[in-house]
Amino acid sequence: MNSTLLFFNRRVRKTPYSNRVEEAGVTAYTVYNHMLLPTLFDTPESDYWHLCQHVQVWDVSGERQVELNGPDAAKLAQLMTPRDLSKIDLLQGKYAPICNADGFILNDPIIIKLAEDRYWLSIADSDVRFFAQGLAQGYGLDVKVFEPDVSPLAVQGPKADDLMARVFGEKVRDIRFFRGEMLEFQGVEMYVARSGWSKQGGFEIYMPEWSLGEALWDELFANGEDLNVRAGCPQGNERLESGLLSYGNDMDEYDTPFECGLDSYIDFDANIESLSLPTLRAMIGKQTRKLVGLAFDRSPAMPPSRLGGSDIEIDGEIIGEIRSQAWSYRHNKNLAIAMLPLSYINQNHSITIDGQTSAFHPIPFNFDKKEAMTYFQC
Ligand code: THG
Repeated sequence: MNSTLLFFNRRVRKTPYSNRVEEAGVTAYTVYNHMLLPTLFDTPESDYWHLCQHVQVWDVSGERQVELNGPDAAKLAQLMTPRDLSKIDLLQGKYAPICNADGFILNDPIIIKLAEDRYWLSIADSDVRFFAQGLAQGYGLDVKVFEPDVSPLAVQGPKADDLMARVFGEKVRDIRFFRGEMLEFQGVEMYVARSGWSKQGGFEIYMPEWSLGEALWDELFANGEDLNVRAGCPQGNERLESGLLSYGNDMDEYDTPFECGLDSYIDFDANIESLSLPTLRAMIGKQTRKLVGLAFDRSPAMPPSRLGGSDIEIDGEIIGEIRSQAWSYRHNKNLAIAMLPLSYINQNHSITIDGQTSAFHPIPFNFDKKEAMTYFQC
């Protein structure tokens, strides 16, 4: 199965950077929003340490934009999320769960305000566009919903500021977290934000013309030789250490924000028209499960679960599921994100799987802090 080739067609799209990604020696892909997303270049360990020490250019075109464009754009954006968007500034991004009327999570995009009547939802892997179109139709809103020709390129790692300053100018250094500027490359304006799916720092360039992709890629590499720039990609080991959740892996449309720790992004008291907010308010205190972090000395042997994770079986009963796991090169532990019943978490101070025991950790893990390894009570 691992060596089976992926067949390309219109449902599995290449990106503006695909030629460069191939030339850079990509060794594995996944498919994200119907588009290729690189997952490995060298070994996971070398990809990881390089990201933490230098600067990488990532083809994250699969983080597609859903554009809401028209007089009712702000109204539609707010309907889709229980996070208050009323005070979002121009060119600011907000990480915001998208929830349906039953309070389940449909996606966890970054919502960006480009103009009073123009928003982008920079989406994770699910077809948010159709949900948005349905709401627009049902509510009779004056707004167009479509996928623009925008393919984000992320520049991540501790040397990202230096590389970006050389290509886009010194002003990039002043951009704050989840804020952005319209900056020019070869005469074309593009939204550049300080964001990205790692905790190593960096930017995302929302590149708006397919035909400019290779030129932008080449310019970053031409300017980054002495910074040891390399092609990279969202990195499973780093993101688990950093506690960034992956929609479709750690959570999906059968989970609520409470269960996934995303309730911190809900503005329960806001006076806003959000489809899910009334339901979510009524759900407070009723959750029965929660995502927790686990840390083992090695990867536990476990049966696969139906949806591709690993079933957690205790005394012959499946009580939960490990949804993601990866080795932490920094902490020398196998880290996992698991969905477990609150009753189990609160009655036991740890869990033993395949002979290995882990405490329940918050997500993100807090190994570096003093309270590391303390028990986690919900
Ligand atoms: N960048 C862009 N689009 C994206 C992602 C991205 N779409 C898909 C996916 N990633 C969306 N999911 C996330 C998850 C976490 C974060 C961003 C996007 C993130 N979280 C910070 C954290 O958890 O510390 C900050 C959240 C906050 O407090 O506002 O960065 O990466 N363009």
